[in-house]
Amino acid sequence: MPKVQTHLRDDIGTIIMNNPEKLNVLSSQMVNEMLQALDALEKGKARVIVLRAYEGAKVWSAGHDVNELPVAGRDPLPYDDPLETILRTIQASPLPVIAMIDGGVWGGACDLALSCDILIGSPAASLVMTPAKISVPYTASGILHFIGIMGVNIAKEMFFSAQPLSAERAVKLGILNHLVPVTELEHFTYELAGSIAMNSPLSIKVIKEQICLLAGAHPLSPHTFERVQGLRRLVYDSDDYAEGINAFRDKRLPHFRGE
Ligand code: LCV
Repeated sequence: MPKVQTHLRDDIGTIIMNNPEKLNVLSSQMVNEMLQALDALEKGKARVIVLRAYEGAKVWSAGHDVNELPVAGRDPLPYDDPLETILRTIQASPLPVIAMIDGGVWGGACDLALSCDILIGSPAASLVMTPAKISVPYTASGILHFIGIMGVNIAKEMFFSAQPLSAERAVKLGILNHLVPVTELEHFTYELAGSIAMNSPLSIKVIKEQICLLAGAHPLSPHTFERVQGLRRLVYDSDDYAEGINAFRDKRLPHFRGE
């Protein structure tokens, strides 16, 4: 059963995450279908893409499929992880991608939403960053991504607390571009998409890449890179990492011992 639906109308492509049973977890199947949809829309007539959940979803996406995380001792978010791949693919896409968000956005799905170029949320939209909740070492690129978008203090609060950031606060912080009533969310999103679709695709493609290059220009010395990788290994080699995943699977609270 496909986990993703794709539509194209008036030069606007739509990718719908459609796995209600598993709250749109970003399983490798879901992500690979999303990558195929992106590729088809980029090769087709689409000028702009809307990424959304199925109608009425209470959870936009529950994030990385925890059941697909490796056991302790291996990097849980390697470069070629499907979720890491789609984050880079959306950021590098020549098409503007608009995240239309109604409901909770969890863990890696926050990075997915933030990888989109414009975020439009309903009051029910919320962002929850969960690595510390399940003792996962987040990626350097992902942390830089959050810092670049929301600044160090809000990024720290999101990662340390694993508490929801409300739509109301997210729009004040500039994380959401727009906060609109759920009854207007679809119309508002597609109106904006339509206005983008009428502009020069070449100019938009070039400006999107310029912004990505200039905003993402962070000099990272080899020492810094190796230090970061060593820090992440401390976590994914830890007992706490195994405990985080086992607790999720056992549907119980984790008991972290800091080792
Ligand atoms: C697998 C799931 C998941 C799930 N994976 O419904 O960013 S990082 O580094 O942390 C990264 C590694 C990452 O993204 O990790 C995943 C972060 N996500 C979360 O922590 C969200 C975990 N899910 C929840 O807290 C709840 O499911 C919410 C609050 C989203 C919804 O709660 P609700 O009571 O409505 P259930 O918990 O009953 O979930 C329905 C089914 O979806 C599965 C969950 O195990 C359940 O499956 P079963 O019916 O087989 O028990 N599910 C939910 N999230 N991320 N599976």
